Amino acid sequence: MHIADVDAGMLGANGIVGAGPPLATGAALSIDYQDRDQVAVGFLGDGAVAQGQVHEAMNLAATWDLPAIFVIENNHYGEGTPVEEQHNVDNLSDTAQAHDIPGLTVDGMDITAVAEAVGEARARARAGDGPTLIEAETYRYRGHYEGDEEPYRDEDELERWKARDPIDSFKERLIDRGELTAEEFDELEGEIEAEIDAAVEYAQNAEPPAPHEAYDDMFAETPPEIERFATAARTSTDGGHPGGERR
Ligand SMILES: Cc1ncc(C[n+]2csc(CCOP(=O)(O)OP(=O)(O)O)c2C)c(N)n1
Ligand SMILES: [Mg+2]
Repeated sequence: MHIADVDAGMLGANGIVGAGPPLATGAALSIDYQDRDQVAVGFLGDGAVAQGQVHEAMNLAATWDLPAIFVIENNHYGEGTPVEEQHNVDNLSDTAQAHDIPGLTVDGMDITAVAEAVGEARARARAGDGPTLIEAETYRYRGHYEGDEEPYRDEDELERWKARDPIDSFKERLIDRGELTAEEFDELEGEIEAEIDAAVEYAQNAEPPAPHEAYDDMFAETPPEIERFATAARTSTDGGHPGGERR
């Protein structure tokens, strides 16, 4: 969740439910202001759809015709609460009507359907016609967190969704079309697994970051009161907090 790759255009995710759309609207405003040929995409879960800031963000993007796409990943549960117990609308994309922007629901288990919907929304945004709300219906295979006992769903439901796994079905489609062989798929999968294994090994063997690094990259200009903590962490042997100053 807490990942960012600014070079790849990914501004960063965070743990605040519904915080993606305001960032996307801000990025879209910057794109529009600087007249760049880009589109901002903001992702949110079904559990974020009723958040006030999500609608503030969609409203501004709609009012100013900003190049933004809002994608709801509706995996049918917000933590353990079923989506129909969270919202009164039939489709979460219906909320687009409040902002007078196109809202559509697509099969989130179908890679091609998602790509087509996003392609159309992207063309609309680039043409200056404003944002689109896309709801992708999907499913969360695992619990909301490690150790989630998942009392809110049964095994059958999980198996029904797994039978429609988007990677498996896309693989089959590519093989049927003669665009990929099963061997080529296995090879690709092996390469990806090796890349992940190498990343895990690197992380497990890496030195833990120095305590003072917790203060790096937080501010463009570090305020003096924060700098004091950073200096204390840099100079103390246990990397500690200047205890006497704790409030
Ligand atoms: C603003 C805010 N309120 C509450 C929480 C606590 N919280 C964490 S996840 C979550 C539910 C999110 O639902 P959804 O977006 O559907 O995520 P999923 O459970 O599918 O991973 C809540 C309420 C939070 N992180 N941020
Ligand atoms: Mg959810």
